[in-house]
Amino acid sequence: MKPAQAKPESIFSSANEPSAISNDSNTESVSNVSLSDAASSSLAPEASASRGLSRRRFILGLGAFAGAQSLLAPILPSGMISSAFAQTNSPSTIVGKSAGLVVLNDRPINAETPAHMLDDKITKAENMFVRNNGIPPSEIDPQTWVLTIEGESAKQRKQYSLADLKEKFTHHSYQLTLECGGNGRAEFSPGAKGNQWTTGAVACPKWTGVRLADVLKDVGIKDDAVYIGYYGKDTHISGDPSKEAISRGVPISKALEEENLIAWAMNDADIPLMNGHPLRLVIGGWPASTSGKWLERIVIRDQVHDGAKMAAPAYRVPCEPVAPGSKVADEDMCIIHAMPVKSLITFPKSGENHKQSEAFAVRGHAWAGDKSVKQVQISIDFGQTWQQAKVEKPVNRNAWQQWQSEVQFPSKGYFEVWAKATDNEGVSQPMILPGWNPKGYLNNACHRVAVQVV
Ligand SMILES: Nc1nc2c(c(=O)[nH]1)N[C@H]1C(S)=C(S)[C@@H](COP(=O)(O)O)O[C@H]1N2
Ligand SMILES: [Mo]
Repeated sequence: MKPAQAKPESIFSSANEPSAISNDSNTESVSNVSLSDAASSSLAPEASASRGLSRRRFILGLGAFAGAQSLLAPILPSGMISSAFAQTNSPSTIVGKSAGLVVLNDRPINAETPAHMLDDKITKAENMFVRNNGIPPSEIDPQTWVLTIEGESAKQRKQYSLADLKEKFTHHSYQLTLECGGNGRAEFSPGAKGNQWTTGAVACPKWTGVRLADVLKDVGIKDDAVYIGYYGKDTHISGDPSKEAISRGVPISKALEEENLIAWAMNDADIPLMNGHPLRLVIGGWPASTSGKWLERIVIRDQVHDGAKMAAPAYRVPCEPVAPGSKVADEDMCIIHAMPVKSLITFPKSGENHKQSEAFAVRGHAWAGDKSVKQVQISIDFGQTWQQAKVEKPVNRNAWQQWQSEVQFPSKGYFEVWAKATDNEGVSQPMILPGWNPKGYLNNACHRVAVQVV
């Protein structure tokens, strides 16, 4: 395989050249690695190919890493710069996923998307991040897949095959933004344990399925319903069958909103295996941990759902702000609801050279949980002055919005482009890290990219 090469036109080395590992190989060979701190590994046999996805194996191979240090990275705070060069992790190949994704953990598999690979309005399936809490199911047969709905506040227990869902209910498609609650965690200081996401645990593909509300209503919801919870077919990382990897949910009021889907397709094709094939819950705008993958069961609860990772401190933040480094008692931690306003600069890639004589086009996405984005502003002087970007309307509620702008640099030299979004209630992104919290959730600080003007 060919080693990654630093791009000559870039002032940064590229650590993310795709490696030449085949996704369709039947062997578990792993490429040579020149990176000292990354161990090559492949997944255990029980996690290998599902029936629905032919012979493909979950090969996790590490690509080569150029190793050269970027010129500017050391003076940029990590986490605020393009994840493409903020990471020292090696690129990798996960079945169905671009080699450019950056792997943060290989058991369970967690991989994020460099900002420039999120440039599409509709995120490509192979570019969507992967966040697994446990071991994905190894046997998936869409023909025999069954979804069960039950719980104290369900009027009955009812089961649906995939064919039942497709026949019985109206199909809907929405673009829905899924962002991990821990996206941006890498920037917290003191640091928080967990995957060190920089900016890439977010995606907004088009999902197709049936409305969660339609299915819940078909079963019947009792008046005392408070919450829903999901269960997926993945298994606990320990291998203990009595434990769930994750089982979260949302209040019944959120669950009944029309954009929430029980989805079988992403971008008009099967959902990628790692993103929950053959069926997943999609709850846009809330922490993506509420969007259960490999969906087998939904419970309608008469209390706040108490599945795995619902209890503190998981996916909770201090109910009242705390000083950095504080210890917070479990009872003082509150469940995260909608995600806060945020934006991403997806073009150009951080670290490009740009001719001063030419206008500099910059663009990206912005999203605001259950709200919408009314404004995006750009600064090239560290936030001293701002100019308005053009912001498009969302295609539907809970979908990210596109923005674009042109910048004229006043001189040659080193610049940073910052983007700041404001939601429809006037709440903007902070320029620096917002409220420290023990688990490193909800970092919606401004994204910025470096430009060398020549
Ligand atoms: N069954 C199941 N559903 C799950 C998870 C999981 O590990 N198992 N991870 C959750 C978390 S924490 C996130 S951020 C999203 C990630 O979705 P993705 O892997 O499709 O990007 O899925 C959520 N749903
Ligand atoms: Mo997550």
